[in-house]
Amino acid sequence: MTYLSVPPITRWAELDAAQRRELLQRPAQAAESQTVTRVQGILQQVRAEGDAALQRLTAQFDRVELPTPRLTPGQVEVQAARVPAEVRAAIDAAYDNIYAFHAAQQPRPVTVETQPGVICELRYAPLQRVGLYIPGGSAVLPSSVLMLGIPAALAGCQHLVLCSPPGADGLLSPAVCYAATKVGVTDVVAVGGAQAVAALAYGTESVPRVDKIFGPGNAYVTAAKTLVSSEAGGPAIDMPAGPSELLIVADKTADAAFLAADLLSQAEHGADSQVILVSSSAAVLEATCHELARQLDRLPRRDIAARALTACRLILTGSLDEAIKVADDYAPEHLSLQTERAAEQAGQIRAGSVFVGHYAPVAGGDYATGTNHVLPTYGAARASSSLGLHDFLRRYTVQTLSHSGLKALAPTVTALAREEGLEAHARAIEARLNL
Ligand code: HSO
Ligand code: ZN
Repeated sequence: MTYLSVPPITRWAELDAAQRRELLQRPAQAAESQTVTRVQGILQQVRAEGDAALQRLTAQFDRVELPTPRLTPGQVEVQAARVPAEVRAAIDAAYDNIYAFHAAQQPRPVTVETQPGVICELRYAPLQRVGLYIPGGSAVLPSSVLMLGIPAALAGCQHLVLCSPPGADGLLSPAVCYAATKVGVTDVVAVGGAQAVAALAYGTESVPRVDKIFGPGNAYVTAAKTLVSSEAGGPAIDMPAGPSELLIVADKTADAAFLAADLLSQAEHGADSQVILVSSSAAVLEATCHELARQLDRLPRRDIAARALTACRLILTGSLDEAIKVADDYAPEHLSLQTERAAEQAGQIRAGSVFVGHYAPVAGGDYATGTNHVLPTYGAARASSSLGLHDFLRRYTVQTLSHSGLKALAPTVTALAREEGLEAHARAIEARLNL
């Protein structure tokens, strides 16, 4: 069967400002009120009934009867041992690169004597308990176990609680269990969806409550994360992870077969993925259209990729500089630069992660270059960062003052305190100086 879903080429110069905005508009993402209402009901049930609610909701949504939501260490070990040798070797190799890149991200503490006798420090401490959500659904992603678990373990978090929807056997896949064991996950929970987020936020008999919840998920998981994080005393969350995005900037040196393969690699994630190619070369864009049609037909997940291609944009700009400007305004999750001067352009465009040159496919970073694949989507890359070691640490400050240090600081503090009408503040200083 041939798919006629390859998008047309749009000439940027022919669009007015409103049309340009419309062309690069991401599909609406706000959680529907119906989703929020359903998620609130799920959160409420888990908060009130703990494990019993997790078992009932898992039977309802996943059609699986769980004896207990948390897998025993023995179950995890048996599953992990079933991982095929080549998958185990691949997980080991990816682990080494991701570990090396994240181990180098340890921040350095700061100590400054701001004036004599007044010492200020910036220190870092690991979050104690973190929740790692690994989505199930149409693709099971052991790579995400590495991307979340490695920085969590390197940061020194004590409890790593992994939740993921169970397979028909009530277990998680061998690859997920192997990766979880390798990174040092302390609790493996075979529960997915909003109910998993609820368990991590409130705790149940078998699931420890955590301080921060990480990981991508569907609309229900994202709504649940947003809701629990806004409750008083609720856990923090990493970032609202939206559908996958890729924007490629290509010049005439680009290879259309590479471009199409990369666009399809992110399109196959989900029907809601958005992939965009911006180029100043009409020939490259046309060749990519043909390649997309040719390669799509041969993909096992062509139905999903074809649906994503309906939101694909192929944009012809007047110059490469203009292509760079379009990319920077869009601020994609993944930016691929398939241009002659890619290295120079890497710092000119806001993006979650940048792939430089013809031999840096996004798929490489998705699994194994060493960078993290949990990245800001939906334009959040304009201000937010890719996931890293720092997300598993909290930063706090310490100050130490000597008697003479306080004495020298006193006039500054008391004057400001009295200016603000806060007399007790001034006296807390003076009480120590016998004034
Ligand atoms: N591209 C995805 C990550 C992923 N790819 C996992 C393959 N497995 C998120 O941006
Ligand atoms: Zn991917």
